[in-house]
Amino acid sequence: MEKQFSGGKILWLVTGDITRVPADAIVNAANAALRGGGGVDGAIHRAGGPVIMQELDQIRAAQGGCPTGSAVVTSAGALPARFVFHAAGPIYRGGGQGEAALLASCYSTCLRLAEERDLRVVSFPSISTGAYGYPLEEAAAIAVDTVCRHIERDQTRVREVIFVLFDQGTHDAYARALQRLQPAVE
Ligand code: AR6
Repeated sequence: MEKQFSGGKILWLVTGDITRVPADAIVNAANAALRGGGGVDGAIHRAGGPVIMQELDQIRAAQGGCPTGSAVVTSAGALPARFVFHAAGPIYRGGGQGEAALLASCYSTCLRLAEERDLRVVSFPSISTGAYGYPLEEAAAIAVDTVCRHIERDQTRVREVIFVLFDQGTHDAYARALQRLQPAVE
């Protein structure tokens, strides 16, 4: 599924493994400690190789971890990308702990990092909806809304955002969120 924006900009929803999809920056659903883990984080480190953790070690030495809702940048090793943006999503604790704003901030921070580097193509996984337990429908709405509001701006240099969703259920939730944003008749 896709949504087109003015100037040829486009948002894609695809099902698959984010480590296999070429992009300028691949976003990782990391943790605030930046120490790697399972899920998409594990897949990115396995496919990208040890250089990614070496760079995270340096970032940790310099600044500690990564505040929840923010992201840090490394190179991408063997991945089909120039950079990995490691975003620390919120752990879902019922919704009253600022989780929605923190999740939106992961997406907007990564898009800002892409703009700063003049990147054109950014891919995202479904941040926080695995181990971190964020309810899928709510997370999908936040992700799609935040990305659409960024990409529709005239001054953005990002041309293409790809949500790479690991399973059909996640893909379908993002498709519903995108449909809710679309005009009813097209
Ligand atoms: N490509 C795309 N999506 C994937 C892939 C992949 N290769 N593998 C899993 N997913 P999760 P979180 C999906 O748990 O909830 C880690 O241990 C997965 O099916 O990876 O933000 C980190 O180190 C789900 O839809 O991330 C943190 O400690 C989505 O990615 C913690 O988990 C996110 O699931 C972060 O938890």
